[in-house]
Amino acid sequence: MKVLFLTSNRNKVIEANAILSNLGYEVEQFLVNGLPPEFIEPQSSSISDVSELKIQQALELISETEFENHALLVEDSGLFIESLNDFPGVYSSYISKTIGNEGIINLLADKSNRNAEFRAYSILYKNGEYFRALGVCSGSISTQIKGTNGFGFDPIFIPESGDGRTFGEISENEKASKSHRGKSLRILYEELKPPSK
Ligand code: ITT
Repeated sequence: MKVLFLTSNRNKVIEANAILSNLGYEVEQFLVNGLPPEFIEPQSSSISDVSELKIQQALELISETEFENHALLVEDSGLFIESLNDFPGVYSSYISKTIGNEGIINLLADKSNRNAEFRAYSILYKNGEYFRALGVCSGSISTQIKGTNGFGFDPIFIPESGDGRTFGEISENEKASKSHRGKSLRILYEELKPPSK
């Protein structure tokens, strides 16, 4: 089954495909004339609220188009750092583009607590029904930027369930098995599965 993912972030689509294609879903970025449609990045204090606003926009965008009967996916995610009172959280996209990974490392220079977590809140809309799932990946912020894989904060995030390497140093599949996005999409998949007899 085809799933249209309304996002401006190609990396999210690649990762969602790595997870859902094994489970029989083909995830495609929602594009109009080859470009992500005009889309207002909603501002809110929680990733779940932002996702709700994203799915409403997605539904408006596909109404009365050829895509009307397709399944739709949106997701809001972010990095929440304990000693910074959960900053950057909902501002993750902006902070990643402005101060970036070096800026985060500088903000933590005098902090002994480097605990952080990635969270992803996904909503899938299919045949009039909504499926929602939060995925969390606990870990810590590294003292140096390491690795070139992935995107955003991957080169400074060390997942707790790993061997000390950052997400930037591991493969796409390994990241998918541990990440907030992987967890959230696997929960969605479980919800979507018809109940077993
Ligand atoms: P859309 O809103 O268009 O989907 P976006 O990149 O703006 O794309 P978000 O608003 O959800 O997405 O912002 C999440 C930001 O958090 C993202 O831009 C990254 O900087 C960071 N982030 C989220 N998941 C990440 C991951 O798996 N690895 C690294 N950074 C991540």
